[in-house]
Amino acid sequence: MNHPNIRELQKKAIEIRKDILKMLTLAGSGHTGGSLSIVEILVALYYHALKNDPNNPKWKERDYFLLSKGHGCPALYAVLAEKGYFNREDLWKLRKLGSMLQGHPQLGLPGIEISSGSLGQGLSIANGIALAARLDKSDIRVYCLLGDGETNEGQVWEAAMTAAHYKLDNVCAIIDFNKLQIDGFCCDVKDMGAYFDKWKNFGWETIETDGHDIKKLMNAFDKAKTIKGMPAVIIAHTIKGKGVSFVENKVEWHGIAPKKEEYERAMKELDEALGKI
Ligand SMILES: Cc1ncc(C[n+]2csc(CCOP(=O)(O)OP(=O)(O)O)c2C)c(N)n1
Repeated sequence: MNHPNIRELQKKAIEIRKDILKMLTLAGSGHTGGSLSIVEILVALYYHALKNDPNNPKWKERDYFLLSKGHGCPALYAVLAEKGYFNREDLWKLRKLGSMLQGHPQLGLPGIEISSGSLGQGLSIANGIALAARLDKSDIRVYCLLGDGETNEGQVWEAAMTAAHYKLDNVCAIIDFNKLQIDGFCCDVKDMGAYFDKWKNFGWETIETDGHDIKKLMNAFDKAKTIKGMPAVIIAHTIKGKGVSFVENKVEWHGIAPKKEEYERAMKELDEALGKI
């Protein structure tokens, strides 16, 4: 596949951050930190790794993307709108009554494959889709994005064992490894110890990468496609709140939206960053 221009994609990532902040500011609530941390992961997926067709969201040969950390959906909505899955104007109705763009993803919005938000469930669903694809002799792949805090959930590890047991090499998990969760650092809330070794010992190929470097993410997705006989997990080092200085690495920005003046400061920073690319 031809690599799209990385510089263009880096710009796109910043434009998506701007959309996320506008959506959240207009909504007056939502998850800022964990949306901003996954932008490059989604860009690398939707502009490189994922077989998808915005004009035909239910295309039988599409790859699946499941946002298991559903609270990060403003980022997914912004990418889906940019790809043309639905009207960009819908973004500004985030969390409004009657809008399809709720605070957590729900089925019915084009491009959304599962309702999510109750953490810990996405990987189990990914396994089901992957097993069905095997029965259908289909070569589609299933991508599932989880938060690192989310992997405190026991169901994640049941799913990890299942994927390894059935040698689901059509499953690719991605961990948004931003080291923070809802009310503190992951290592303080519940330390997961030797995180990489855990995945390895559960039978997964582990690929470590910089979760804000689009080129490296593309390479990681390419590598994951070559792994046979076992599932692969991409552990992507990220910064919660990435791109906005006063939001980065601040736990208090987990579940709040910017106020008007914070929005304006953030836009200024992002416009400056855009100018430097
Ligand atoms: C089953 C379940 N338990 C608790 C929550 C509340 N909750 C929402 S976000 C969150 C933290 C998740 O941390 P992480 O996956 O690291 O998300 P990120 O820091 O990337 O936003 C929690 C505990 C939930 N949504 N679902």
